Amino acid sequence: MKQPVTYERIARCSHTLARRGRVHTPHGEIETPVFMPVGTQATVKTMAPWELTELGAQIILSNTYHLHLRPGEDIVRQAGGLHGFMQWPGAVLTDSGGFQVFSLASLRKITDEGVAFRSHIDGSPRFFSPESVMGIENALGADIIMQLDECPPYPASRGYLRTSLDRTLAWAKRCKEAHRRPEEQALFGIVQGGEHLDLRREAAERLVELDLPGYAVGGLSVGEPKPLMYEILAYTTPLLPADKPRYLMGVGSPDDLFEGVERGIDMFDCVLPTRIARNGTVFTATGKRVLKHARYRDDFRPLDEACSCRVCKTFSRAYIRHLLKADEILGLRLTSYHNVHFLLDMMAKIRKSIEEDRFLQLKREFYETYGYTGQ
Ligand code: PRF
Ligand code: ZN
Repeated sequence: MKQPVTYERIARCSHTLARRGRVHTPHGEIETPVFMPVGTQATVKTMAPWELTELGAQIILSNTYHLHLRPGEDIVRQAGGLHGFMQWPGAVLTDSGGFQVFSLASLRKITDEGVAFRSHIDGSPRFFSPESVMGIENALGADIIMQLDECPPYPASRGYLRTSLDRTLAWAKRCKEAHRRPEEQALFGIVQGGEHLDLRREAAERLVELDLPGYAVGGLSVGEPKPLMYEILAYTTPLLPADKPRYLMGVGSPDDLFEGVERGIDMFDCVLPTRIARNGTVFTATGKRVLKHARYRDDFRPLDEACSCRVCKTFSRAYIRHLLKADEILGLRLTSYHNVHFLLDMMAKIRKSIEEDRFLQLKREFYETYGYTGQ
């Protein structure tokens, strides 16, 4: 069968598991490792698609949960899928909704059949099963679609993680069987298992048996200490096929991007750059900057003196701080644009460093100026 998404390795780091690759999709090539900006409701908040193009975004993530509730997948399908609806020409990935049900919906009840919940918009009762989620994701038409899974909270008992994992693995199989567009949309499996390495191994092995076109590591960055996340990741990624993309879900702080790449991850997504931008925090080469602080009132330097983005070439901290304080919409647009640029540019530098086999040197230099924020 023709695979909609394939992975090609271009270079590897000689000291770590970092790899430089290319993912071929029906909507263009993705140079990896890649950061995917999050467009939950078919928009990366505040940004027009041409701005994402200008920043070099290659793939964005959107959410089944939100789009099913509003406007509904039929509307999106009639517009030609997410690409046509939002006029984004690049690749799209949709998350399956399980994770969002657990963070947003109320009155959730999970069984082997699926998950019952109430909409966070109007309180209406809803039900997601592996089959219904595949129907929605097929209608939304993303290039990469995620299986329905359960992301257990941290901490959770081993007994619960065991039961939950069996359910997630059974759902992967049911998603594969219910998937109606396997030649156009790549279904990715999700490795769960909490902090238990034996459960992670079992999850990876049983998912690999399904021979899916890509695999994600889920259930991380849910409150566990960072060293534990890095340990689980170092153990889990090598269990996944080297000839397929590996995606670390919901992770995207600058330090986590370096640590994830070092452990063999190719794809990341996170709301962090756009979310912190909207409350006035920007990434800079020397760490995060909180623009609402009074000291920026008459600071006419750019957001980040080391940044080459249009915002930094044009506007001052004082001006953007004023826009944010005055609740002017342009302020949110400028900080979002800069923050997305910062992470995409960082990933471009990471890719180049792997090609030139100096990834660890770049990581060291980055931590020296940015400061190490993990522990
Ligand atoms: N599963 C899914 N989406 C996710 C996660 C997961 O475990 C996470 C965890 N970091 C973020 N988004 N389906
Ligand atoms: Zn900038």
